[in-house]
Amino acid sequence: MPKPKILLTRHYPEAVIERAHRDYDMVLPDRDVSANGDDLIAQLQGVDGALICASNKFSADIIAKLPEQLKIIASFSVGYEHVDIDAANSKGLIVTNSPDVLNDATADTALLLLLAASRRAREASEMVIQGQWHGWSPTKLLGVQPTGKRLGIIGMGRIGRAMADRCRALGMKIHYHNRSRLSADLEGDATYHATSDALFKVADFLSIHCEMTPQTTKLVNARTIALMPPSPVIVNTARGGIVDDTALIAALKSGRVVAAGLDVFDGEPNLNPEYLTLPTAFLLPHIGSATVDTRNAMGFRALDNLDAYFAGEQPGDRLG
Ligand code: 8YV
Repeated sequence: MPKPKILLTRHYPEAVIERAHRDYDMVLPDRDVSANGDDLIAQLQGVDGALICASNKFSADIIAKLPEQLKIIASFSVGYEHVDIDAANSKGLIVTNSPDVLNDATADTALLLLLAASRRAREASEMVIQGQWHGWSPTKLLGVQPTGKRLGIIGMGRIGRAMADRCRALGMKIHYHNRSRLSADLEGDATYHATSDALFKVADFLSIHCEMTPQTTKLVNARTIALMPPSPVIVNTARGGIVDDTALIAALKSGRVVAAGLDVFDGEPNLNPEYLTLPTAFLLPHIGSATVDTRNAMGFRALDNLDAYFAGEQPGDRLG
């Protein structure tokens, strides 16, 4: 029997490509760029499945134009706001994501951002690199101590909980808001807030781990920042659109928000250029899951979903 034909929309890690090549009739684009619109539709002609990523946008409009031969798209991502799941389901197109395997790497990145922002790592590093370090000073570059402070986590799923574990080790007090309260064993010593407003009011530090939905778009805005205790630190490893950039930039400029650590940006990679001028904004280029082990595991998880579908089984991470 011929092997199913699948497209890898990007040049995923070598081990992932090797496995896909072993098990499928695999198509790999010449160049490692994210196709979208008509280019994406063109790439997907003549294949039975595809391993896609979060920068391939599958709107209802695009999904309507996809060939009938394409039966499954497996995303190399936990987030799936780039796919209109309802439109895919009505067309009979199966969509899967790659959860779980990136919990630790993403929480590690959130911790990195929390510490880098609160300890002014950007300013400190620039000082050394620019030759402006002229000796130790008792008052230079003083940061914010996390010990004993309240960390507000928005979205207490698997990544949010992994971040909570890390920040307990820093001596922080964990508060969270989630669509539903966690069971006692998952909640541990964390304090639940039934509304996001209630969480903002106690968040000396805020770390965003929720999905990007119409309800969470621009959830961090001028009104919700104003609810926060004085001089909070804000961390985002989820999706850029959850933060209203204009409001955060204004708050960083005025000092209402003392520092921010950001790995994701609205419209990335074209982030709001004002962030570049703000020394209290510690910025990373969406590397939350970027470790060799994690990226391999994400690819293998996506391939597991494709394997299950082509073996006539239900893919474990089917969405919708
Ligand atoms: C990925 C992510 O690197 O999994 C996600 O949702 O945001 C990142 O870990 C990226 O989206 C790759 O598709």
